[in-house]
Amino acid sequence: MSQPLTPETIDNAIAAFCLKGSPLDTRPYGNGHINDTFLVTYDDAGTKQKYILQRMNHSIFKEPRALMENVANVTAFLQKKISERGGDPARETLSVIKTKNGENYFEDSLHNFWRVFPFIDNTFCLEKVENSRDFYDCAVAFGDFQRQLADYPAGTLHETIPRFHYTPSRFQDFKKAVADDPLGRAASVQPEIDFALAREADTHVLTDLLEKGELPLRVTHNDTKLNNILFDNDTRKALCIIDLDTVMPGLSLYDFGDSIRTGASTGAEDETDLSKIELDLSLFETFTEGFLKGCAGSLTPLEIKMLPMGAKLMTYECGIRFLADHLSGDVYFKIHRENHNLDRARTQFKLVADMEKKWKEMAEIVTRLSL
Ligand code: ADP
Ligand code: GN1
Ligand code: MG
Repeated sequence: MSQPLTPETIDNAIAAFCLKGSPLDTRPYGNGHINDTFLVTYDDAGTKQKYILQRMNHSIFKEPRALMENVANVTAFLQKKISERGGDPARETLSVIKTKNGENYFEDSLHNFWRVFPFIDNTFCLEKVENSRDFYDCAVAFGDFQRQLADYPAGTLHETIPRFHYTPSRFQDFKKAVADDPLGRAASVQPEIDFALAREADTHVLTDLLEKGELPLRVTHNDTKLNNILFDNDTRKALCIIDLDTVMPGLSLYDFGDSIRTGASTGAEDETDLSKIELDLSLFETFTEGFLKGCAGSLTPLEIKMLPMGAKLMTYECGIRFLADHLSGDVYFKIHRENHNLDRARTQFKLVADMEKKWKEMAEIVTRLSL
């Protein structure tokens, strides 16, 4: 786990970047589970300039240099496409601000790795879907993101977290966490462990199809949760996809599934009242419609058919990751209360169980929308 930060360490990091003016204010920002994010305000001759400063989590992202090379290249690629279609590249994607040494990131003497992006102002991000129109926009934007990257040279992308969505190895990691049980927590979560173990057969459905060449490998985002997209305050349109740390070759179903997991659930990821957690079929339909539109005919018939499986598997995978982290002592996902990762695992499993109940309806929705 990363060390706590002092104000001096943060100020020292900010000073390494090419920012105009002088610092006014720095404060923690956002609800990400992985990086340490700060909103930094500068005074540039009387004008306020805002930036996002992040300490990258390098116990998770082992190679910050490679990661930042991906982010710099992908954002440059997207900026060009956005300009070509008459959009605003400064607001519709991230851009990497260089250090005074011309690097994409700064490594301090404590081996913290830092980066800075312009803060995309006058935007908001959703922790929960407030209306189906937003979720539709989000779906079109994630589908379009994948389509925009269809001609990106995938071979140049570094794998920032090996086997990130390779569910069979996530399952092996989960079983190891149960066996190791360093804090003696396993006995108290046996029903959750049993739920996960009972679904082993599902874990390799998508990877088997990928290995047989029946599902195409694409350049995907791989972390398409709702709060990784910024909406414009004025137009309330999905504006900019952020959190590009895991842009890597993957399956379209990963991006579809992770959004359903977060956006089509009737409750928050860490809701403790499980009676509030269900799959909202109407939101599932909304997202499917938007995603198909965003992908603009690029999905194969098998990808479309497997969309419900993408949703279920991404939810299940996240559940076993949360439960494994609870068993391992909360070393991966940031927690803000006792049993936070356990609460998160329970919502994911409740959602998986509800998808199993609604499986037929999910399949019917997908079939109907793909005709
Ligand atoms: P994590 O990997 O920890 O989830 P993110 O890169 O998603 O980190 O950033 C965390 C939060 O910070 C986001 O959910 C969003 O609210 C905010 N954020 C990140 N980058 C920007 C940006 N360039 N402009 C505005 N807000 C941002
Ligand atoms: C993490 O970085 P953030 O908070 O957007 C995680 C995702 C999980 C998600 C669960 C790099 O996403 O894989 O699905 O938490 N990101 C990484 O909320 O592990
Ligand atoms: Mg994020």
